[in-house]
Amino acid sequence: MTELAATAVTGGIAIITLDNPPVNALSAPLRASLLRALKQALGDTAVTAIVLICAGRTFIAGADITEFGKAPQSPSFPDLFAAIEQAAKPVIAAIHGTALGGGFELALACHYRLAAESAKVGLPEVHLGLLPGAGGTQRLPRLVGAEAALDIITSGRQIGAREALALGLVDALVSDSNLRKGAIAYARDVVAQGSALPKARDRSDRIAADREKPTLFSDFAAANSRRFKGFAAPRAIISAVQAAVELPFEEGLTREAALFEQLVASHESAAQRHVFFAERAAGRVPDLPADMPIHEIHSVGVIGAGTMGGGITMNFLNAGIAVTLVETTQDALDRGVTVIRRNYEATVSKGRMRAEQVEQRIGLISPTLDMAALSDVDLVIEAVYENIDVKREIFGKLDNIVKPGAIMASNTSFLDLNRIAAATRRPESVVGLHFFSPANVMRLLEVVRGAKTSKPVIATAMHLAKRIGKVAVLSGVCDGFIANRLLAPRGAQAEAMMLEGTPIAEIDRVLVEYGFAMGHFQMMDLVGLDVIGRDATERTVMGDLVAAGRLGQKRGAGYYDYDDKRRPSASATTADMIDAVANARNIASDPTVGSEAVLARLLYSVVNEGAKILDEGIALRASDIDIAAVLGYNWPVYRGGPLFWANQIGLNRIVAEMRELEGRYGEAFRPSDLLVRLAEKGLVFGDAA
Ligand code: 3H9
Repeated sequence: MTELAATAVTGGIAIITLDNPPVNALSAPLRASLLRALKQALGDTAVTAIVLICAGRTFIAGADITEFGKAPQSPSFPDLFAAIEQAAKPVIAAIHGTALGGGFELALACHYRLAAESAKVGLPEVHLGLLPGAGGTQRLPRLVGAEAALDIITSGRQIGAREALALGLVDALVSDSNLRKGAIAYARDVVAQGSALPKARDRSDRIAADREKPTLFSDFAAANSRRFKGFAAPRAIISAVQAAVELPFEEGLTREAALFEQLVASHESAAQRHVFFAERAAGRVPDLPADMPIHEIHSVGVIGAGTMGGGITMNFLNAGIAVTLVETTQDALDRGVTVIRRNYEATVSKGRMRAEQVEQRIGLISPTLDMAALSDVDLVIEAVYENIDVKREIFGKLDNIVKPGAIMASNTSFLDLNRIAAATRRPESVVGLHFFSPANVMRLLEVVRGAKTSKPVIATAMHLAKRIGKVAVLSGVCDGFIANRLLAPRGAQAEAMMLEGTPIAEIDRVLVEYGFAMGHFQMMDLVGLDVIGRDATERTVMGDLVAAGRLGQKRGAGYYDYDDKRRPSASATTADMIDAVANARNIASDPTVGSEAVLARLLYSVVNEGAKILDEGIALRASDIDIAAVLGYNWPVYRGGPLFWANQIGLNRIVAEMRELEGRYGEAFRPSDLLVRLAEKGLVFGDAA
């Protein structure tokens, strides 16, 4: 049997190399192998110290997430880590890449931690709806104090080696190329000094100081209540760290383990783990071979310097890619560049960017009024307003300008990409790159595959997304693609309920209670009603609002009235408009009453649309639809996206309730074929129906 943890002894130092690709997750077989190697080294009289180091691209990236929810396998984490901490010989963790979760907890159980300069450490369990369940909540506060521990564990952030050294998370740094040698030399020094072996569990100075701050934990919870809303893990983390301060080590570990068990069994954690794997699955396109050649993208052109074009541009500037920014008037061009500069300056003022980086990034823009300046770029993204004729005209022109092989992308959010592509002589080079507003912030990028888009162009787009920090989801061509089409029925139901007399504040409240950052009408007001407005065939409240100059937050009035701090309140004017439109359209008063009923109308319609999108092959897989909702529409991550949520409710129940809704509200609630098929067979989204 090949060991996942292999030992080599040089000059009395046992170097145990862990090798469990791709990220050295601490699976049961790896734990067993490591424990064997450790025992052997401890029993070997020739060995004076032990170095734990990892092969491949990273130190241990955590527990093996796929093991959660299955029967526990030995050795357990606590047993393994106790064996390390209680070892009579010094154990040194030599960290490169990322030591995360259970991986960093293992390092905390070692006597010494050495990090390569580019290494990062962190406890990201919170992003999986968990807490560090292998002693992290007990050892970390003992090393750095409760406040720093709370920050590190509730944020889940990755901490660079230098900061880790300054905080006392690691003991020394070595250059990246020298980690192994440096660790051996460090081990020799430790042996030569012969001091008592430091154990995190025995440190008491930090937590003794924390015991003097009785309101530390309640203050922290209160200060972060907004950030933690809806999530169970941060509350559990606070309890566990409090246990570290108040209880003996072993009792604290028991408390941590109990909290971990609760979280790992929760819907929230299951949802967040689903999202973790869904994000990674989204990048895989079955008919693209892994070695598909991709286009090199060194320079980009963006047509349109408005809100979308500007946001899109920033993604590339951030990645160090030059952008030729095209507009039709000098005014619009200047305004666009000024907005980009202001956004960067705001980032600087929040301390998240250095001042000199502003000029560096702005310096990568070549503003121009001349489309001919795009002749040499590798990729052009058109981001002008949504009008098929305008877009076709632009693509026709581009066809005569851009070099052979350049990719021509449209940021259209619902128009027919195939018609846009047909305006060129090279539809194989045309793809949709649909960004979400604000385009420099939202992580979703829909890559829209036209009927003729070539495979290398798709592969390039998927790859490019990663380079600019986006998660790409592949979509086929349809009105609204995945995310907008998916969420459109939610808007339609919200508006239907509004016209039937359900207060808009109630509809929004239900969505916020479910976990959305804001409700449907609040979101419309934020985006701007004039931006959203589409050609309506009948009289709408939105149309009336726009006609009355109530364009949303930016005008202090939209669906809601806003005060000077942009706080919403119900508007009598809007209420009158709703009545007037309902009367004009002969819609009788029939308000939907109760959170559950409102939620069912809003979200079952989304689930149904998701099923159609999947059945039509517009999305590759159910989890892509969840990712589109979570990353494009801030669907609460702890619900896992609409289809994961539906699975948890039960598809049978949803179909039955939808049939009732169909009887009352009509076709909008007719369960889709796929939904019925899955429910009848007792399957869930994600299963092949
Ligand atoms: C934990 O530790 C709990 C403990 O406190 C308590 C225990 C009792 N397990 O992201 P990538 C897979 S919770 C299983 O594309 P990158 C991943 O799915 C854990 N699989 O690479 C992917 O598979 P595929 C706390 C894992 O270079 C492949 O590895 N730790 C795990 O962009 C490559 O991943 C974390 O939350 C895992 N732990 O980023 C860290 N991790 O190729 C989670 C990854 O089939 N991991 N995979 O799609 C990460 O953040 C990133 O993977 C990392 C590398 C930064 C390490």
